[in-house]
Amino acid sequence: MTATFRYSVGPWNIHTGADTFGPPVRAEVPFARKLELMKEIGFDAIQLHDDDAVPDLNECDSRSLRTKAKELKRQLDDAGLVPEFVAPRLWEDARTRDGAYTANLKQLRDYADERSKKAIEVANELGTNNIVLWLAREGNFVPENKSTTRSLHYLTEAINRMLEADKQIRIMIEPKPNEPVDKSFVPTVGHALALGYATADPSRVGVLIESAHSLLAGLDPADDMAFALAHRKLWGVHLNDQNGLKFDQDRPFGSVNLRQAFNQVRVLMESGYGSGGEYVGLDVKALRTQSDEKACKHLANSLFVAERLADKVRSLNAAEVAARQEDGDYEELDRYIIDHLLG
Ligand SMILES: [Mn+2]
Repeated sequence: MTATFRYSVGPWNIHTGADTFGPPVRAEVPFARKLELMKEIGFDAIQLHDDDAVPDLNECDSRSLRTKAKELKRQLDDAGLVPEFVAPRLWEDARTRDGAYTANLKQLRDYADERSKKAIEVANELGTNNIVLWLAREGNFVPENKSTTRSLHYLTEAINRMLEADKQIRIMIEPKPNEPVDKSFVPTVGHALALGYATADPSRVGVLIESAHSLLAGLDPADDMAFALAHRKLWGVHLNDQNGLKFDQDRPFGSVNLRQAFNQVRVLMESGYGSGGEYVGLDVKALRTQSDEKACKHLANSLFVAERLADKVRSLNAAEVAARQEDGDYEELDRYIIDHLLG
């Protein structure tokens, strides 16, 4: 088990500290400086929303979109960062307030289609064929306001239109059970995989799993990852941590539950995750209390913990684990794992 991970991160992970209850507390870091910081900390790839790549995307025609995306590609090449994926940001525009692909009004669903096709154009220019769909507002607060069955058909058809529009792209569905909606139509990895299998080309639909999103669904992130890996559908991860069923906390990886973090790394390594070019994404947020000068420690610390846990996976005594699996002494196995993590 010698696999080494390559890490990715998004520009939103270096941020001003604004939250739902308060304005920014740190200066905005210029995009070019973010690229330098990412590289310095040890990242190989960058994750992008479509408008991280091309700001004011809605106002861009095809030509200006391509020009701006090409310019970004040069900037990434110079910084030594590979674009991992592009994700259409379908939750900020007023036209997506009723959801995007599942909005009740057709003209709003058309906007979601149009925006998704722009995201695909951006991805093409950047040289990635990965499109991540976080279905942020595809869900409800009022149970009767949408038909869930019809919404699932809308989602399948929307993905089909994207797959048809570009024969090279792959769609990675990122499930999340709640927030900003109360109840999501695609809350778990099982739902996401089922949605993928219902599309016109299941071979081009996989998942991206975020640790916190599994925890918010009351599930174990390592088991969720193993489930997707068993289907050969785990094409991306967002490692982070989360203290119980609350808001999406995006805490540094391992900072809440070290053993759960260890098992995520173990499952990824045992499956050879990364050998197909997959990146280990770290989707973590700095605490609001951090100063401008110390606002990247959450990234460095998460990467450090992931690497330390990878070492722990490598030094795990496989014979000891196998022997306890054989003799059924799981209390001893439990003790051995805790001792190994403490050691
Ligand atoms: Mn999150």
